[in-house]
Amino acid sequence: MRRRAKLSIAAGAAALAVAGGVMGVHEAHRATATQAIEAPLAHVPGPGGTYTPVSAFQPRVPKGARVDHFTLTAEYRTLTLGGEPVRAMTFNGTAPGPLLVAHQGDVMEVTVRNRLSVPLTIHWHGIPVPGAEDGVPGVTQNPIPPRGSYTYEFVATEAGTYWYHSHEASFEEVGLGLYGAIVVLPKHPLYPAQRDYTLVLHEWPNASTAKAMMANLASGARDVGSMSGMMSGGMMNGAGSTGGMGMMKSPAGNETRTSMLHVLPGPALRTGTFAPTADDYAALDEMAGMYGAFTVNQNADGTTVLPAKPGDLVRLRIVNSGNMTHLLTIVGAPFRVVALDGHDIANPGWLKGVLLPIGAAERYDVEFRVPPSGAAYLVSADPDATARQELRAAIGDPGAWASFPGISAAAIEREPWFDFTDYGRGRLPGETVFRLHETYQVRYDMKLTVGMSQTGMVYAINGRVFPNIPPIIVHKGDAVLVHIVNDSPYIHPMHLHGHDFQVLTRDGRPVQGSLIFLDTLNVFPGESYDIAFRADNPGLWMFHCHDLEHAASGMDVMVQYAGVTDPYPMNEMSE
Ligand SMILES: [Cu+2]
Repeated sequence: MRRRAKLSIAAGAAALAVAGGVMGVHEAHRATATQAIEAPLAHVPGPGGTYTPVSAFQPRVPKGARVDHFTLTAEYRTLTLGGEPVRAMTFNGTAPGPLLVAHQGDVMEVTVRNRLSVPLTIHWHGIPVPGAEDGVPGVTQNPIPPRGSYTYEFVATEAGTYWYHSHEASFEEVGLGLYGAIVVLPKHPLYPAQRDYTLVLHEWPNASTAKAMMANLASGARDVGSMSGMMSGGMMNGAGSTGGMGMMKSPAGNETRTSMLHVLPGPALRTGTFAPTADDYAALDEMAGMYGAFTVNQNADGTTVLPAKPGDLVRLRIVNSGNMTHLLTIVGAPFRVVALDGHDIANPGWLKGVLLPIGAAERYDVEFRVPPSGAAYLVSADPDATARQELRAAIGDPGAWASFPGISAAAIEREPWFDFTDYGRGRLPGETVFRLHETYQVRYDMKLTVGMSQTGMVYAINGRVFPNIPPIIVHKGDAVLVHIVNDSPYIHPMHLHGHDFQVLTRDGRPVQGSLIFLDTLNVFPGESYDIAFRADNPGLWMFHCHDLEHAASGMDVMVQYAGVTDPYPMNEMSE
C-alpha cells in the first residue's frame, strides 16, 4: 500500500518514551531524555556526525566471481489450480516463479521486468544482501513501475534455501503469486544428498477474496484499515471470506488505526516445557476461510511425485510462501531436519512421528532415505486436514500415490511437534555465538498484540502500529538482543531483513541442542523468545510479521543503522 508515512515528530510519543521504556528501547549509552521519537525512521547521525544514503551500500563483487544472470518477468496469467481457473500474478508465467539456483560465492544478477499494471519490488528473503538491494519500496529503492525494469545484484555468500517475493503490497502481490524459491548450493556440503528438491507451499485466496485483492491493487487504495476491515470478518468467525467488505478507500488512513480501541487478550505467558496447546491449534486456523486452494509448487491436487529410487538420500527443501503455519511430516521413512532458514543444523537426530510446524516464510530442509517399498511421503497433519490434503508430495516411484497407505488423522493429530530449541547438538565451525548474559549495546523489548481500531484489526508492536513505531537504532558492530513476547491469540512469524539472528531462549528456557540461526521466528500465542544478532550489515531493515495481513496492518518496525538515510520517497513505503 501507499503509506502516507508520518514522519513528523510526535510530541506525545516522546513523552511516552521518557516515561520509561514504553517504546521498548533500552539504549542506556545513547538515549537521552530530550531525544525525539520519530517514526518509522529517525534522524540519527552516524560516526563523526555523518549521514549515508542506504543506496550507497552496494554489493562488493570479488574479482573473477562467477555471475549468474536471471530474468524475472512479472506478468498476469490464468493458472488452473484444483481444476479452477485462478487469475494470478506470476514470474515468468508460473507461481512459484522459476527456482533460482546459484553456487555459493556467485554473483546473482537478477533483472526484473514489470509487465503488470501495478508496481512491484523483489525482496530476497533470508539472503544478507547489501543495504541497497533489499527491495523495500520507498526505503531501498523506488517501486518498479508498470513497463519498468530493475536489476538487483548481490553475492550469494551463504549457502541455503531462501526465497524471493514482491515487497510492494505484499499481502496482495505475494498472495496472488509473486514469489519463488532460491537455492544457494554450498561449496562444501555438510549433508550431501543424491536428490535435491524444492517445494514451495502456498495458500491461494478464494475467488471473491482474490478479486477484491486485485481490485484493491488496481485502485491503489490499499489502505491498512480497509484491508484489515476486509479480513477481520474471516478471522473472527474463522469461516468463509467476507471478501470485499470494507474494500473502499479509508479516508481516515493511518490516523485512525494508530489507536487500538480494544486489545484482544492473549493467553497466559508460557513457561517450562514445550507442547502444543489448544491455543496453538486454534491459531493454525486463523484466516483459513479466506483461502480456496493449497498448492505444492503449482499443484493443488495433492498429486505431486518427485522421482527417486529406493535407497536414495533425498533433501527436500520446504519453503512456506503463505501466511499460515502448516503441520507437515514425512511418513514411510525416518527423517531429519538438516537446515532451518538456510542455516545447517549441527548433528541433527533422526525423527519419526513428529510434526514440523512450518511457519510463514520459514524454510525447513529435511533429509530421508527412500525406503525399499518405493516411496516416502510428505503429508499434511493440519487440523483441518480435509481442506489441506493438497499439501503433500510423494518421493519415489512414479506410481507412488496408487500405493499410498494413507494416514490416520486421529493418530497423526496426537504426534508431538518438532522442537527446534532442543534438537541436534554442538555447533558448526565458524558460528558466532551469543549468550543471554553478555554485553549488548542494544536491547529491545518487542511486545506483540492484536486489537481493534476504528477501521478494523490492527497488529501492534509495543502498542503502536507501523509506520508510527520508532525504529530500533543500531550502530555498526553492535550486539543486539531482542526479547519478543506474543501477547495475542495469533501466530506471528517475525522476520528480520538483512541479518540472521541466533535464538537464545524460548519461554525463558535456553536453547538446548544445536545453535539455531533463523531469519524468521514463528512465535506462537503466549510464547516469548530472546534472540540476538550482530549489526554487521548497514542499512534500513524491516523487522516485521510475515503473516502479510498482519504486516499490512501495523506489525512492522525498522532496524535503522545510525547515520543511514532514506533517499527515496517514503510515502512509497510498502511492506
Ligand atoms: Cu503477525
